Amino acid sequence: MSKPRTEARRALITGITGQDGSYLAEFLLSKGYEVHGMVRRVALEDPSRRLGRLEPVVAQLRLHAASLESFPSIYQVFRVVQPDECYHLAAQSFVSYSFDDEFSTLNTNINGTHFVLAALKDIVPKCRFYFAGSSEMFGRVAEIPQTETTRFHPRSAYGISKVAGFDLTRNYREAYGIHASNGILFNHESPRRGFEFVTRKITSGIARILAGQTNELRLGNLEAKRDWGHARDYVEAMWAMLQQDEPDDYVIATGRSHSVSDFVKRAFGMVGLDPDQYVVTDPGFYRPAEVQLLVGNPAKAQSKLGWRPKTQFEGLVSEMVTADCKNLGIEVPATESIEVE
Ligand code: NDP
Ligand code: GDR
Repeated sequence: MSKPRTEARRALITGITGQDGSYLAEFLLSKGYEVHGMVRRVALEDPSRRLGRLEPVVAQLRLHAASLESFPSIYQVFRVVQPDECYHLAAQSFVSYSFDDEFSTLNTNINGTHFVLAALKDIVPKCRFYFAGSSEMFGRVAEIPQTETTRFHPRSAYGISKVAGFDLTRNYREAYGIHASNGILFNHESPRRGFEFVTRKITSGIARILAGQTNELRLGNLEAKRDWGHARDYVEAMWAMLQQDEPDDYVIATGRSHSVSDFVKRAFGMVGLDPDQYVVTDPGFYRPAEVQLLVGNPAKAQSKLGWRPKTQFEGLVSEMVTADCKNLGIEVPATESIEVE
């Protein structure tokens, strides 16, 4: 039964310190939720460095130490918080790193998801659950665009770990009647994106070039295509999934794809720089198995959740370049932006 209106609903976010966790925390606070976050113990010891993305709202959050590697620590957080909704975002999320350390990626992502689901089932079986699935599950794509019924063919330990998390979530729904939903989210970025991901690497690199700190940007495969949206929009879809009467699985995407090269051209064009003078292709950034093309069909999310992306590719690039330049005290020069289709 839902809680009386006077009592705030309680949400638990794992991975609250990450890009999505920080936007989701702000969104849920704006909706009147009591927001709890699971963080690694070191984050509580060094908040200025490790809670940076949460800085605007940290005073309104309740943070609890736990780690994805420890079932007892997760169990204890569920026992204390007794959440109504759980958003499971914590993961080793860098695909490239999953080739360097397959073992820890699989351990952390698969066991971590299993631990969270098992604790939830035991302590708060009525708690609604969101799993952060990924377009990387499609990997070598079986069709274009990808939908909820497209076959999975992951191309990395990361992708494999997300397929396992997806199946665990589906199975807890079917076997135990948990209100558990999978988001199949395509790439989403923002000025809070980690610096290792290609979009932020490009926009922060441009800022460093303008600041005179470097004169090159080393990148890998420029031909890979991704469906890039804005993280702020995507966390709203996570919430919408948990407001449905029935749990389900949803593709969240913009339906448009661009190559890394398109992103480079638009971002450099915005500040009037010629990428050919700065971008160096470095084989060291190529992956042993690449996902060459991802583009999602968000029709189901649009019709069932009423969800639509608000930010387009052009606005996303502009926001990220402007924010990274501002971080280094640079005002983005007003340049005629170039067209990239
Ligand atoms: P981030 O890498 O920004 O955040 C990852 C979060 O997981 C951080 O809070 C991190 O904590 C936490 N975490 C990692 N390892 C552990 C651990 N062992 N124990 C506890 N916490 C841990 O990812 P995003 O915010 O971009 O993504 C959120 C989720 O969505 C991830 O699961 C990701 O795989 C998935 N996803 C992301 C997409 C995207 O385009 N952004 C697309 C599809 C899926 P700490 O700060 O301590 O490192
Ligand atoms: P991805 O994001 O692997 O799609 O995973 P990333 O930004 O790392 O790579 C996107 C594409 O860009 C190519 N690329 C480079 N990538 C990085 N990181 N660095 C480079 O220098 C570079 N040059 C080219 C890559 O080869 C790739 O094709 C993200 C993560 O958020 C996952 O957690 C999430 O599940 C998926 O998006 C959907």
